Amino acid sequence: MNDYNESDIQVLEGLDAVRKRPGMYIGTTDVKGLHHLVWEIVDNSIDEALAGYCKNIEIVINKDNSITVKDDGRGIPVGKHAKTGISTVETVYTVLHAGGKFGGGGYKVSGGLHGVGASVVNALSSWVTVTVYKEGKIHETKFQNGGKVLQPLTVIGECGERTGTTVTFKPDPEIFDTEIYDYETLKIRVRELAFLNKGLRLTLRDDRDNEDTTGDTFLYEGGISEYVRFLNENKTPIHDEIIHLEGEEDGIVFEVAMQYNSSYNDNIYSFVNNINTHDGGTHEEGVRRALTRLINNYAKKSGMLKEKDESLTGEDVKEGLTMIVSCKHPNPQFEGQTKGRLGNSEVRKIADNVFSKGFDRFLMENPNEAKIIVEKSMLASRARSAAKKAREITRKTDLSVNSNFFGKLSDCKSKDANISEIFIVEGDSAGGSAKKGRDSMTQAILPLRGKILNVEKTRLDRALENEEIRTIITAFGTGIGQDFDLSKLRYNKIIIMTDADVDGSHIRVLLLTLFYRFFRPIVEAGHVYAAQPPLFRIMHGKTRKYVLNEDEKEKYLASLPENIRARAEIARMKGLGEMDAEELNETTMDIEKRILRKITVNDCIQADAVFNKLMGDEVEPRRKFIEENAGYVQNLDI
Ligand code: 1YM
Repeated sequence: MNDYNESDIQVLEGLDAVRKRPGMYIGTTDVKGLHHLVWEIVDNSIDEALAGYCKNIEIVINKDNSITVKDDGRGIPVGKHAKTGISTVETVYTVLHAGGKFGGGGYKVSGGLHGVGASVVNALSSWVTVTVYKEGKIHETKFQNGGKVLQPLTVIGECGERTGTTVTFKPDPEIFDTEIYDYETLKIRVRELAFLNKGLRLTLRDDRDNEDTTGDTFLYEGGISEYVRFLNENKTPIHDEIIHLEGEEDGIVFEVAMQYNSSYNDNIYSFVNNINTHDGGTHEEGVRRALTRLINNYAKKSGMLKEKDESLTGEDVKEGLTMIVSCKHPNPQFEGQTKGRLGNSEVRKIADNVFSKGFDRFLMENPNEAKIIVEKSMLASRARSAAKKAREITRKTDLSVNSNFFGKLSDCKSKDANISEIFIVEGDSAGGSAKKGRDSMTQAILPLRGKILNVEKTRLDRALENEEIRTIITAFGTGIGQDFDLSKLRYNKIIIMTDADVDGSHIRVLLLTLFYRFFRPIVEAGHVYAAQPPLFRIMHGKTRKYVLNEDEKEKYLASLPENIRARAEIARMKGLGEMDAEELNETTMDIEKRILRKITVNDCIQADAVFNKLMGDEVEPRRKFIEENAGYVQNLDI
């Protein structure tokens, strides 16, 4: 039986307060709160690692859904605590906020969202065992029923040189809605902690089904640079090196790792003392400000951005950026509803300074990468203003009221995108035949006059001044750029219908370039097709046979009996415009008879490459391309 003195009673009252209102200390008592307990204990081990004393942390889900956390740090101090009169270990586990108060001047930077420590875990557990390996001895203390001392700190054996702390706790089922731990949830955070604390080995194991499992071990010597590599794993980086910047000012440690990929989205995550600041804050603001300024400066100095050009915005420079910002701060102020924002105003300047210094140097030393990054931002900038224009256009054009907008599109009657298709047809006369020959229920016709603008050479906002392109955007219904929404696509099939000659393939390349640049998801989802108008018509008796090319013509003729072959009339089809409606329908449009070629991203990339070579600013690739392809232009299959 324990003799309770005054301070003991106060202590118990403290932990009782936690049991009465657990939400105030750990947020919730659902599965999230259950997992939160693990991090409260692990944070103490991480602090020990940050202090430089701990290299390994092991977390085990035991058979009974209790959790064991083990570290190889110095071990929680075991001596008598001056104020409480009990051992420091017991004090840490029974006095609210004791971890902070008795920190002994250590520079603590980790800590959970609520920063309440071990005593809260004790208050919300059915039982807790703490074992400390220190000064050659194994010390143990046990608690039960929400933090009542079952066994005061006792020496239970010898441990030689070994040091460290092992804690096992069993969450109280009276407090929590669920008692079952989820391995994957723990794993994601354990991996993240390993990325955020380079050189620290973290192991997670699940002993519930099988005690022989080895679990997962995470150890990243490269820290957050490896985190960026991990996040970019299934993306296409546009430069090899992961940019890493680091610095310290006024005891605030600041680190950034970043790499651009070819996507249009950004992945920017920031942390303060290992806690994800999902609403950003001053550390993130400092970096974003510096990034925007430095890219603009570089773009102007290198002449890529001209005086008259608009500056690149924060939005532009983060397109395709994967970035981790990690800040270790001795006294962080978290703000906002969910405390997900860093508020310390001094950090903005420090983040800016450290980032600018490192990134400026990177740009100077790596002109190729710098150029790639600036180009990416400039493309983003164009897409952004284009998206704005497109938004305005789509807003102004109400298709439900006016299905013949701009007097060009002959829309189909069906509003069901699944069965609707649109033919983009070269020339007015072919457009006329197509309109007559179509199934007006499901087939829309958009005739193009002349060549379409090369969007590779035109800023997107200027491209949008082009009526043809505006019509296409409005017809598709998806919007472009940031507003793009594939679910709004009005046609399941977009069919490019051009002549089987050089001009036809030129127009096809221009359209593919447009689709690839403005509507890439449409291409990726397999909605774009090329119609294959026949090159020859072979007539014999009452039979009319259309074939796509020379090869097929020869094959077909060879298949005919000698006497029929001799009398067969072979006509070369001159172009879509010369086919009448019936012929066009039969050869190119009729769902039963036509042959469509599905356009892949590869086709577009090839089209894009051809364009860069033929229309871009570099002369040498163009010369080479023409030399290599001079004889084959007719067959250039794009
Ligand atoms: C599995 C949980 O709690 N490890 C741990 C905790 C402490 C120390 C080492 C430690 C800290 C200090 C000095 C110090 C804590 N000590 C305290 C307090 N693992 C786990 N490992 N020596 C050892 O901060 O100066 C609180 S936590 F307050 F007693 F110092």
